[in-house]
Amino acid sequence: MKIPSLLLTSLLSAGSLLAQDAAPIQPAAIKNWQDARFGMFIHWGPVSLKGNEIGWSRGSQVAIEEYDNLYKQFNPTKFNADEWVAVAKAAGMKYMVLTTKHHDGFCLWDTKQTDYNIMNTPFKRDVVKELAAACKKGGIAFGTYYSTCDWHHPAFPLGSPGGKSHKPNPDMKAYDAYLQAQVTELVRNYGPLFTLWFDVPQSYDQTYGIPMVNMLRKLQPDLMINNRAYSKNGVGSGIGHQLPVADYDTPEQSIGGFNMDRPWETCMTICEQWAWKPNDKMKSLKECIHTLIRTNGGDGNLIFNVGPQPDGLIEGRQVERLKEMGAWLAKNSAAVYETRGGPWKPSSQLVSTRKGNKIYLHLLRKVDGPVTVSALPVAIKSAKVLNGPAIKTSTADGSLSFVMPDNSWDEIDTIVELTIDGDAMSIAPLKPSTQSSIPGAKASASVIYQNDPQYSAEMVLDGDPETRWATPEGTKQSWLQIDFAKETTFNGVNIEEAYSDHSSRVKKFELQKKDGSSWTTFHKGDALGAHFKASFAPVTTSAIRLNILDASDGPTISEIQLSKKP
Ligand code: H79
Repeated sequence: MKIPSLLLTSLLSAGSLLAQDAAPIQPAAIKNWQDARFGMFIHWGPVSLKGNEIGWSRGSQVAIEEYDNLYKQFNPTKFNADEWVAVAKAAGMKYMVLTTKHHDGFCLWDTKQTDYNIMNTPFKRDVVKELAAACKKGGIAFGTYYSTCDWHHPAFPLGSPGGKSHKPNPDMKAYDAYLQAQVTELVRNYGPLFTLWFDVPQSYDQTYGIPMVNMLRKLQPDLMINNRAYSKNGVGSGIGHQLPVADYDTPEQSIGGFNMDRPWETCMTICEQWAWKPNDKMKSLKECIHTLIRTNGGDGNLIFNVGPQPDGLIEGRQVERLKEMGAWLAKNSAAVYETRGGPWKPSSQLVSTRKGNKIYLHLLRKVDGPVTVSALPVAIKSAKVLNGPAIKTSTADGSLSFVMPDNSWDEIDTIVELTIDGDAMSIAPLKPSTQSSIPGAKASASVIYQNDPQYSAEMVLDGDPETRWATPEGTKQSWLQIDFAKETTFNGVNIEEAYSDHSSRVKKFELQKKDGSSWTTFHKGDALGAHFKASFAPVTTSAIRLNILDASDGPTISEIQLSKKP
């Protein structure tokens, strides 16, 4: 049959309409959200009684029957919303997002859509209501996390453990109605909200998601919605494969890459588990601040997670750590809030932030001798250590350099404030350094992805974290060699592995030095990852090899640096 061309055109455009995304948000809402830069994530629910992970432990570490009855004992008598808000404020956080419903389906508010909620616990208090009110009173923006998937709800097709089982009577239309009624309650009764933070849109694709987001847009036009609101044709339902849907991206437990074009927020835990776990391993103050600053330097927000205890208190040592972050931020607030990332792209050594005519260069590792970065395309009017003495800078051969005044190095983050002639936002992204990370050295490799020069071994020495050496897909074994200009002594190495957001591709490696005509191993390891560091007894040699012995996919490395510490 011949289809008239007019009809064909309208069929095609109907198709492309279907493929479109939800309505975009107003730019002012994005700016308001980005200006905050730092927020608190709270993962809480009856599962805190067990100390296991929220959602994921249902049907694995905790039997489903037991998990689903925990709410009957949930009585967090020490819960005080004003105290949580005070902790967030003391940490220097500007917003707070609470798990109103996680994958386990339990609701922390007085919802009319299910009895499986906080009003039917011995506690009988609407936690979301109290927290929203405390945030409003305390001047902290309030947002709600709402799990798109629901392994407890009978109409949702998938169940525990981890969405791997199938329910007998799935009904996505009924589940969509439930979800829409619940998020409407959240926005209407507890809003306006700073964000609606969806998670794991299993089974929830664009046919449900686009109308749902557009419905929310009508309810609250400036509501920031994250990219986990819906999947597309089955893609983007996990956290490993995220799509740029709705308003912002959400790298999880990793710091996102430099991106000024699309808003993003790293979500990360202060300990290892999202929900409270006794004696969970907690990050050091330096790790906490570096997480925040590296995120801001890439132009992202950080939402930093605590899991309150079953009694309603945030663990004392976590409160202390957050207060330490707040004390640091109180001194250095100019270089964080309302800034954007860049102009220098982040490297393992440094990141930068900017606003107005100021650029803040954050030096995350002490440098012996002068600090050198690639030159700015604008004149510098003045330079100083933030809260410290003036600095004399000089520009030559495409590099900006200066010597830090005595005693100005900070253990965590040494911030240099540059006042420039013009608007810092007008500067296009710069590579951090114009110099080779190991002057005079040459790099080579056993294999190169498609023999493409843009993935050559030399990329690991160019000081630009966005370029990388890459190997063919599926490569398990490969080596990368660096030949020095002369015999060199070092006792440390930094390696930045690209594409290691969720886990390192490298699974087993060794570092070798050249010994005449053979190679001797001086360090062995398993994973590398985005910021690998190792130190060892001093090594003196004319060449080294990173010998990769096993990998889950073709290894790819963006930078290698050597260090020599006394
Ligand atoms: O709510 C938090 C996680 O529960 C949720 N997103 C953040 C904000 C999340 N959904 N999917 N995933 C995380 C990816 C799954 C990771 C897993 Fe695991 C690895 C599941 C089981 C092993 C993380 C670590 C969850 C339990 C242990």
